[in-house]
Parts: sequence; C-alpha cells; structure tokens
Amino acid sequence: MTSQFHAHSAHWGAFQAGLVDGRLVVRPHAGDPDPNPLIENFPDAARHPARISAPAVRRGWLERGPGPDTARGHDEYVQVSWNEALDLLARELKRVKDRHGPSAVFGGSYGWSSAGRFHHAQSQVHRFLNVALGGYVRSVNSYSAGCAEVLLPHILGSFEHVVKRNVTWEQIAKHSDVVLAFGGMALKNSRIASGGVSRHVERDAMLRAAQRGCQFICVSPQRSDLPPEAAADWIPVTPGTDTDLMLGMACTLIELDAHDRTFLSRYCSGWDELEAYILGRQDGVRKDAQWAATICGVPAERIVSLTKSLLKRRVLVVAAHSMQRAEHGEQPIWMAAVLACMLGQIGLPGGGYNYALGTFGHYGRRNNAISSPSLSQGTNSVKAFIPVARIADMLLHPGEPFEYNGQHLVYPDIRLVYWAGGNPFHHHQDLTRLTRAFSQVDTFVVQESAWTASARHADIVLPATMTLEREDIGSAPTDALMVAMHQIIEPYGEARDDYEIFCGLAQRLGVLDAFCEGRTAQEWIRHFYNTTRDTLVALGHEVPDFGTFWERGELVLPQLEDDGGMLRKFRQDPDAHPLATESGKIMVSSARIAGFGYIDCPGHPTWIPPVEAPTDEYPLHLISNQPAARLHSQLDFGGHSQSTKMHGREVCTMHPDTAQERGIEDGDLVRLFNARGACIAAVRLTSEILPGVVQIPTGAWYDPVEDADGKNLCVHGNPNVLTRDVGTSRLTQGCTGQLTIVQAERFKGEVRPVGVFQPPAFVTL
Ligand SMILES: Nc1nc2c(c(=O)[nH]1)N[C@H]1C(S)=C(S)[C@@H](COP(=O)(O)OP(=O)(O)OC[C@H]3O[C@@H](n4cnc5c(=O)[nH]c(N)nc54)[C@H](O)[C@@H]3O)O[C@H]1N2
Ligand SMILES: Nc1nc2c(c(=O)[nH]1)N[C@H]1C(S)=C(S)[C@@H](COP(=O)(O)OP(=O)(O)OC[C@H]3O[C@@H](n4cnc5c(=O)[nH]c(N)nc54)[C@H](O)[C@@H]3O)O[C@H]1N2
Ligand SMILES: [Mo]
Repeated sequence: MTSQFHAHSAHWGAFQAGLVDGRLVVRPHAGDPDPNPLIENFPDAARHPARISAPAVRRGWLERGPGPDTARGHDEYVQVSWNEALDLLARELKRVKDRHGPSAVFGGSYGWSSAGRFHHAQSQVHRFLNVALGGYVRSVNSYSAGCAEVLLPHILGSFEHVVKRNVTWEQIAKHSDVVLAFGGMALKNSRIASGGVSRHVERDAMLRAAQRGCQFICVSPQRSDLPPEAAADWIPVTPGTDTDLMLGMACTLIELDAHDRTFLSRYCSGWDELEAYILGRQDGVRKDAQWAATICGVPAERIVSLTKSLLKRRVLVVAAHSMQRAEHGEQPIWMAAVLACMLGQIGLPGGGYNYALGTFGHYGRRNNAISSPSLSQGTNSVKAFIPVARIADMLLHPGEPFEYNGQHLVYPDIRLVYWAGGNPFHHHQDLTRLTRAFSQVDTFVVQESAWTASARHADIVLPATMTLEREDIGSAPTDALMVAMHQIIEPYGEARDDYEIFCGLAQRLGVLDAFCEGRTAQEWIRHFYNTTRDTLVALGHEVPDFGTFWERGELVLPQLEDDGGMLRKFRQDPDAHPLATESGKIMVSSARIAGFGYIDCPGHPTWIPPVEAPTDEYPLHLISNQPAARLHSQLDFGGHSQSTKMHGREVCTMHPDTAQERGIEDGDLVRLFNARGACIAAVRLTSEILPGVVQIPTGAWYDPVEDADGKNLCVHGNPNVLTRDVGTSRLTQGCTGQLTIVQAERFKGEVRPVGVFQPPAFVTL
C-alpha cells in the first residue's frame, strides 16, 4: 500500500517522506538542485535495534544510588516504566537542587539534535532547567567555531555578520577572480545546515564561477576539500601550518611592495606592529617565503608565485572552521583576514574575507527578512559557565581557576549532568579522559533516540522520539523555505517527545504550568507559525493560515538584498559605519588581546609551533574531519553511513607512500595509536592526501575494548580516543579535535566485530 508523501526537514535538507508497503521511503525536495544523499540514513535507522525502546536505569545507580562510579560505560541496565523513571529523576533533581543548588547542575547539553524549531532539544532542556531548578551551569560557544566566536569579535566586530552576512555564492559566481580557500570548501560539508536547507547551491555556484574563469585554490592536506566542479589548484600544506604559509605570503607582498597601504591605514589598526614582526625587527627572523617553506612544506617559489597570482585581482580569502579547531586556532583565521586586508579586498563584491564559507549549507546566502521562531528559554539565575569544550576539565577540576577571553573564572562543582540532543562521547576529545570525568558525577541523565556511547555512560536513559515521529516547523535564518514537518511514522517503542518528557518532570516538580504555558506540542507549533504570520502580515505580506500552510507543506519567506552586509558598509564609509572593535577598524594587531598577556595568543597573528607535533614515536598527522555520509555520529547505523564502512569499520585514508613504509595495503585493517589510545579502521589509499597524513572522519560510534597495554582501543574507528583534550588558547578555549599525532600499523590480531549498534546488556532486579 502506498501512503501519501509529506514534507519534512532535517539539518541535511528538506525532503518528502512516506510509507510504501509499510517501508519508509524518502525523496528529496523537488526544488533542491543538488540533493543530499544523507536523507538515505532514515529508512533503515527508524526501526533499527540501536534505537532506545524504553526508559532504562543503570544497575549500579539503582543499587547504590547517586554518586561517583567508575562502572559508567560498562554497567548493565534495568528497564523501568515511564512513571518509575520520571519519579526517580524528579526526586534526584530535587535532591541536587535542595542540597547543592542549581549551580551543581550542568545543563550545557551541547549538540545538534534535530532541525525542528519547537522540538529543539537544547532549548527544551534549558527551558526546563530554568523553570524547574532556577537555572543551571551553561556552556558558551560551539565545537564548530569555539575559537572564532571569541576571536573574530575582537578583530572584525561581529562573528555573526562575518559568517552569515558577507560574501555570498551569488557574488562568487559573478565577481570573484580568485577564491583562496584555506581548508577548502568540500561539498560534503555544505550538505549540512543547522535548522535545515531547501536548496544546496554550492556545486552550481562553483561551477558557474569556474566556467567564468574564477580560479579556486585549495590549500589543504587533502585535494578533495574542493570538488571537481571548482577545477581547483591544490596547494598541499602540512596540517597546522597555515599561519606560517600566510606569513610567507605577507612577507612576499611587502617585498613586492604590493600590499595595499591605503587600505591598511584607512581601514585597519596595528599594521606597523605586524609588519615589524613579519620583517623580524625584534626576533631577527624574517618570515619570508624561504622561512615559511621549511615549516609548511610548500616550496618557496610556489609561495611567491601564489602570492603574485593574487595581485590586481578580485580575491576572496576563505578560512575553514577546521583550521581553528586545532591548537593555536586563532592564528590562521586572524592571519587570513589580514591577508585579505593587505590585498585591499575587504568589502568588495566577491572579494575580501569569508570565515567558514562552504562549511555549512546556510552560509554565503541571502538572509531572511524575518527571524525564525524559537522557544523561549526563560531566565537562568546561575552565572557560572564554561567554554563548551572544557567539559572534562570542569568535571575533573571543580573549584580550580581557568582563563577565558580576559576573564579569570573558576570551574563549578557539578553533581548532576543533564544531556538532551547531543553526544559528548562523540564530540569530545580524549574519550578515556572524558569517561574518567563522567565517573565523578552523582548522576548523568541522557535523553536520546539511540543507544549512543553517551547513553551507555548514563545513569538514567530516557528514550526520545526522532524527528520523523512528531510534528514540527523547520526554518533557518538564511533559507527561504519554512517547512511544515509532518509526522511520518509512529514513535519507536515507548519513546516520547523531549517536550512530553519535560512536561512529566515539570508536573512532578510542581511547575507544569510555567513550563508548558497551557499549550500542547501541536498548540506550540501553531503558535510559532502564527507569530511568524503576524510579523509577515505587519510587513504587508499575504500569508496563508496554519491549516493551508500545513497542507501545502511549506511557506516561502521574504529575503533581504545581497548587500555585502557590515563589511561592505564599513568599506563605503568607515566613519559612519565603524566596526564594533577597539578602534572601530579591523584589528591587524590588538592592544586588548596583547594586554591579556596570554603567551599562547599574543597581540597579532604569530607563528607558534604546536605543542603536539609529530615525533619519532608518533610521526603521522591525524586529521579527524567531518564525515561525508552522516551528520557527526547521528544515524551512523543508517543505510547510507553503513554503506561507506569497510569490514564493518570506519575507513581512514592515507598516501600510498605512508602505507608502503608500513607494509599496509589498500583495504587492510590498521591500528592507529598514540599515547592516549588506539582505534581500528579499514584503510583506503589515495594520492590526494599529503604523505605523512592520515585522515579519518569523526562519528563512528565509540566501541571500546581494553587493549594489551590497558589502553582504550575503539574497534570501530572513532578518532576521539586519540585526540588531545586541550583548549585552543587561554583567549578562546575552543575545541582542538581536528588534529593530532599518531602511528599507524597493519592490524594483525583478532578483534571482535563492532557491537555498539546493539543495545547494552539488560538485567532484571
Ligand atoms: N575529533 C573531532 N571531534 C569533533 C570534531 C572534529 O572536527 N574532530 N568536530 C566537532 C564539531 S564541529 C561538532 S559540531 C560536534 C558535534 O557533536 P554533536 O552535535 O554532539 O554530535 P551529533 O552526533 O550530531 O549528536 C546529536 C545527538 O542528538 C540526538 N538527537 C537527535 N534528535 C534528537 C531529539 O529530538 N531529541 C534528543 N533528545 N536527541 C536527539 C542524536 O541521536 C545524536 O546522538 O563534534 C565535534 N567533535
Ligand atoms: N557531511 C557532513 N557535513 C558537515 C558536518 C558533518 O558532520 N557531516 N558537520 C558540520 C559541522 S557541525 C561543522 S562545524 C562543519 C565543519 O566544517 P570544517 O571544520 O571546515 O570541516 P572539516 O571537514 O572538519 O574540515 C575541512 C577540511 O579541513 C582540512 N584541514 C584539516 N586540518 C587542516 C589544516 O591544518 N590546514 C588546512 N588548510 N586544512 C586543514 C581537512 O582536510 C578537512 O577535510 O561541517 C558541517 N558539515
Ligand atoms: Mo560543528
């Protein structure tokens, strides 16, 4: 029997879904010029045994009560009824609040959950904790751009404007002569957009630009970071050394007397200090192309010819997120902005500096004329917070001081951690350390749709519906389509919506009315729509009523002009439109940052050698970048993601020379290891990666066993067993998960198959 297809939306695109002969079928939105194959993760995932079917409590927590416990991660679970689970949890929340106060609860709950505006797990959990406990310890910034979110406001005034209202794909297609992309702009990445995306435009924009004669340059350890459509030149660079390459280019510009002095003096502050550093006036080291070549691996002549090729052309310098998700991540993204200033390009159509263009499908596009609806989170009375990636530091070092963006802060003492809509055992670094960190708390609550590694470390596990199992509204600030997200299938097992779970807890804690304001989920969705409708009507638009919208499945929202935003205005009239920086100009050097006195982030872009560089023992760079076949760890058990595994393991890539030195052949299983841990992966050889570099995407579900020397070995290929858990610098404290060092060897031993897609062991007490 064929049922009707209905509209739905995910971070990986708008689509239609329905049941055909009882089987879930998805098909892309008809208007999407370059649909995303990630929607094919849904059909097999929806009813997969990896889903959580009923509430569960960890055996040790039930038997011994709340408290630190090293059994987390390898304990058994006990299935309980919803009533039992919610009673237990409400009692525990009350205990922690009464005894320790809301500042003992960590509700940062970072993660991507799903695209709907109402069933947005993070907003739901924050609202619930504010209403029920009076607040919680929050986290600030993201894993994506933790470093840039702190740095760019110092340099350019606004992070939001630099990423979302700057040079667009339309401008690139029309105006750019050169797109110099550090970290590339891989189409696998722009398939994703937080809140959903109805049209994937990047492939076509690159094709049109390239056909017009625009030259794309991919500066990356991997050629595949720009697609064939861009017909890009590839400049292979040693991971973590882009700053050095850029300094070499800057010195070349000075030597050619080709830097735009007028731009630097009219629009920038602090050029003289940086110039003195580049020319080595203090340290005696001239940062020229010869110097740069010895560090970044790009030959000096290539650095010079690359620099010359940019002169007198409309150049867009793009800096990917990936470069700042690494030690000293501030430096390359700051220096990339300076390079665009030296070329005098900032604020021109199709020229200048774009941070993170191409890393998401909603960057480089027109902005909607109105904002997307969202659930109010209420008021948080707790002042303490952490930069998001300092979670393990916080749990392991309560009461200890740390530095962040000029502030001296102290880690709070956390007893209860509540996670809904994120997977810390996916996203965090050094998972062995994270496991130790989570063993310290009294109670770890995870609301999830699947038995992720985080759920497997939790004390109370509450099954949440997945997006297809409920109604919602999909909308993102730079996508013109608001989507009526229809319910396609019934909830799996006993799964409940996050909202319904929080209503059950709110009722037990006597705050139901404050939490739900008398609305059912459906009434909230209608309320969201009507708020948007009222705004549009006030602007003079004709907008259908909710019923019509729901039936049509979508509403087209008005968009703003592609006007180049803040940086264009600044260029046109810097006195009338100063930037929100120390001087109102672009900060090539910053006295404020220098004043913080951080040796790991001085007052101008600086080459700082990484603490973690290859050694004899661990001679290879490991890149753990975003996976092509899924969003992070989500639906790793889905058909599309599974189709990319080899021998059931995640696939890493390396250069044939790297493999040959180690007796590794294409298709072998390999062990990647360092001092922190190890993982098993299958290997694919390619000459499109720099020798000495291994790449493995993130997101294979963490499936550890203890290896011979007592270290964690992930049998599935999760790189975060290897990555180092340190902040980018004292200034920004961002995640540094992108890069680490490893050794690789052919794996000869026996190892069990991946078991993490089956639920953990259950007992009845
Ligand atoms: N080594 C390394 N590590 C990295 C990175 C890297 O480059 N290298 N990148 C980092 C980056 S940029 C990011 S953004 C993070 C991503 O980290 P996360 O955002 O934590 O990763 P996801 O796998 O998307 O986790 C989302 C979880 O929400 C669950 N979920 C989905 N919908 C719902 C819902 O409606 N309700 C509830 N309760 N749960 C739901 C999903 O099942 C999934 O487990 O990873 C970071 N980690
Ligand atoms: N398919 C898919 N797309 C995604 C996501 C996903 O999970 N799946 N996640 C989304 C999220 S949350 C984010 S934050 C963005 C992340 O956007 P990015 O961080 O830009 O994405 P990555 O794929 O991690 O890295 C991009 C490329 O940078 C290169 N690179 C690594 N180190 C260096 C270096 O030192 N120098 C240079 N020049 N290049 C380097 C790598 O070859 C890598 O392929 O992607 C988004 N898009
Ligand atoms: Mo991210």
